[in-house]
Amino acid sequence: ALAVTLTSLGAAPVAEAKPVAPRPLNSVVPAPVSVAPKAGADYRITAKTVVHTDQAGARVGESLARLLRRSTGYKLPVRVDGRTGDGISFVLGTGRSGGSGHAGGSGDARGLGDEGYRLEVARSSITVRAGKVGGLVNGLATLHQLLPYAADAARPQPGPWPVAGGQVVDRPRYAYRSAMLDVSRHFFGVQAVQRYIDQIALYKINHLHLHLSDDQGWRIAIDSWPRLATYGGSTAVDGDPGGYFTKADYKRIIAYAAERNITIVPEIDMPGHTNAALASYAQLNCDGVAPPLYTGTDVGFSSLCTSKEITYTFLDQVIGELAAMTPGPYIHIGGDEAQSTKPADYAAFINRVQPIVARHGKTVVGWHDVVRATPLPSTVAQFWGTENTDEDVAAAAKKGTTIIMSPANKAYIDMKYNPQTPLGQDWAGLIEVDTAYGWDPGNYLQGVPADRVRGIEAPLWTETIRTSADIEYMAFPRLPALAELGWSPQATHDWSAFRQRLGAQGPRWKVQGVNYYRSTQIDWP
Ligand code: TNX
Repeated sequence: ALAVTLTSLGAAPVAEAKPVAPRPLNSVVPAPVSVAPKAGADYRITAKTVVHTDQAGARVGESLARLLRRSTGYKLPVRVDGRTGDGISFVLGTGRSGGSGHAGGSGDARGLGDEGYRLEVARSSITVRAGKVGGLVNGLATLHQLLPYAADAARPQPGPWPVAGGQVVDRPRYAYRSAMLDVSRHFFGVQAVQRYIDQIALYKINHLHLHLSDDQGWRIAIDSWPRLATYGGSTAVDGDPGGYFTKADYKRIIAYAAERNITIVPEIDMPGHTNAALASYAQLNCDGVAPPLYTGTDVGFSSLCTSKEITYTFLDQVIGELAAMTPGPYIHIGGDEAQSTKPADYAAFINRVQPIVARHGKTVVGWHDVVRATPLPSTVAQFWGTENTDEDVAAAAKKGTTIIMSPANKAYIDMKYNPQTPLGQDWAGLIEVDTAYGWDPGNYLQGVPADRVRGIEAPLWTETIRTSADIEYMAFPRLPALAELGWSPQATHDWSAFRQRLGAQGPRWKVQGVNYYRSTQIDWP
């Protein structure tokens, strides 16, 4: 009688209920390189399951255990003993006898590269192997999608907890798979950014571009120019609350992202999109007069004063502080829509800013407008046009500039799905799920050689986006479609198979509380 009471009080995991079919091995988004289901080899997570890792896999094992402890109520101890063959293991190396074993140093366990992994599910064990930690994280994302939907619940569920038997061998098509969040038009704090990081990591996105400044708000503390954040960060679109990241906030975001194999790419937009900075410091204006703060949604009206020396001192200090707190290799300098800067001044400005970024040890990323200047050999251009041709971008690519693909009429997840969509814009078109999925990043922009494409980004501008629920409505289900274009081999591209796999994500989003758009193009189970 005592045991019954304890159980009913929730002191022990809930008893197992009806059988649960394992998630099929071929239901993963993005589609893996190879999937080989094996009948009779399902694994079952139980109260006795132990997670084993080597040193490199410890945090990855802990992430899985954290997820499963909440929903199963099991202990799921993590042992850093490098064992495989019993329980769930995350280890570097090939696991092939006669092979070189650990390949952490070389970063390439038998062709898995920096981000590939091999996942094997057998009756008594689940093993994730990779050449590098990034591969283990990607293997975890796949394993996560193979867990029963109830694994994402915040409190103990009945189970059982089967995982389909077989093997997945996988590696990305592109090294750069990104999401952008505009925290300037509306501010999103550390928790909201972390929530989005968790959501995009499930689809193997490995960069998060934060649009940290624009006309409506400056969102990162800079010690040498403190009014940028305290004054320039006080506003947002429509008079909504402003805000900014302290340096400690920013470091927390970076650490949280890094654990999920995500590199933060900070953007300070210039020379346009700078009203918040110009309002904060009168001396940055050509006429020495600070404009008022701005809460509208026009673009193209502001410009840093390209002819004043203090502009470059300012940028050197801002970029210096930003570079110092950013471990990733990139600083995004914006450069878009500089309609208020004369073309010659624009080119001279960009040509002066690139070496500043380089001097602080970082690689320049810019919206593709920057190819109208003279890109450094290392500069990366982010294509955001609405046509599949751009002569300047093609010419730059032929000379060596590499391109991140975010065509606005395919990849801009701030666009409406259809005319009734309550949020978002439509200047680049309406983007239903099949449109977001229906293009090939390697063969889209005329005259751009396939090997100059670094990958993809799904930008989310936030003029109309105020809450995490809003972010989720725009990102899901389109972000997984774009993530698949960035990850999966072109040979797997198939709308009818994709819409099945995408539909199978819906029940998990429901359990997670993700406010996704129920596109009528998808059969949601
Ligand atoms: C254009 S695309 C912009 C942004 C806006 C967006 C709205 C680009 C590089 N700049 O400033 O927020 O349109 O969709």
